[in-house]
Amino acid sequence: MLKLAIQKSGRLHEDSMNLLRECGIAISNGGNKLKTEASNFPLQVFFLRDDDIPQYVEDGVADMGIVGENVVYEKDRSVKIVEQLGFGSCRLSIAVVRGEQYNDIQSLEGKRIATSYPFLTRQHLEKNKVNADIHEISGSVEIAPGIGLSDAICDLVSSGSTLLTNGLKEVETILYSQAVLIRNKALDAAQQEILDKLLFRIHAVKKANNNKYILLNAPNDKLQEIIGLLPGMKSPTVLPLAEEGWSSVHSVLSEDEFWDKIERLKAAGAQGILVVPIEKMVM
Ligand code: PRT
Ligand code: ZN
Repeated sequence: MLKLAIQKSGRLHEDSMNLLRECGIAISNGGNKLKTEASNFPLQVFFLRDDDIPQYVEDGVADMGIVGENVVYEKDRSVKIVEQLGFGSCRLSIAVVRGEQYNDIQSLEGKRIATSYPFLTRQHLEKNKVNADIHEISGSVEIAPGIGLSDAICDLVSSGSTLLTNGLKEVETILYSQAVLIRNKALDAAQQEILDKLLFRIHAVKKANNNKYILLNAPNDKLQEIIGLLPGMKSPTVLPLAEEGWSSVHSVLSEDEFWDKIERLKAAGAQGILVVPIEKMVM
């Protein structure tokens, strides 16, 4: 049995639950439970505050956890990052009052900075030999300059709209972050085996989410050119259509080259292009 800690509620909860679901692991999240057990996988899931997860994993109360890299690095616990999970993306940034003169990080010398990330903020300032006064507050950091508590803040940013509505501008990025799977440093062989099984499934889900299945019709005289544009797992599947002189081509395209490839396929004579999501992909 492996014990996995995930966020009880908040920004990472839904995506963490979804990931387990996509891995075919059936867990219930009924009521106000602290823990639950999967019915079809040797996994126990603990629902905790994200800030506590690194400590629980270090202590071995949980064997693994899903938490933002920002929390892992801020808490500075002795745990191992196993896998980046591709959700919960954000950055930890310093922001100052808009309209305020800011040249470089030296502009923060002697200033007051409010943050919920005192460890990472201090580390960054020390690295740049800047002396500033760090005020640790636990929430609503963005209002600190407005109420006269600080001159600047260091907080998580994703769209940037919170900074904008509070009259702040982002000036330094300390860290780019996403949700990661962390593990205790000393798992035994049986636990390692379950972790390997889980990772195998996570890789298949991540791969599938990054790829699309594409079906299109191609006139036979354009077939070579169209096939040349498609990677496929081995090579594209080509099937004759009922209509003489036409073929159906099936392949897999990765998300990042998707739009570029679609345009080129159309230009090359492809018609009736269908794109469908892939649920799992095992190479
Ligand atoms: O209750 P618990 O302690 O478990 O939750 P929490 O309130 O501490 O954390 P939560 O749920 O807010 O965030 C959990 C994790 O989500 C964080 O540790 C990050 O790894 C990740 N994440 C991703 C974010 C954001 N994006 C984010 N935008 N966490 C917080 N924010 C906040 C930010 O603090 C600021 O207030 O959103 C605001 C900025 O958003 P934009 O879009 O306006 O820039
Ligand atoms: Zn938290």
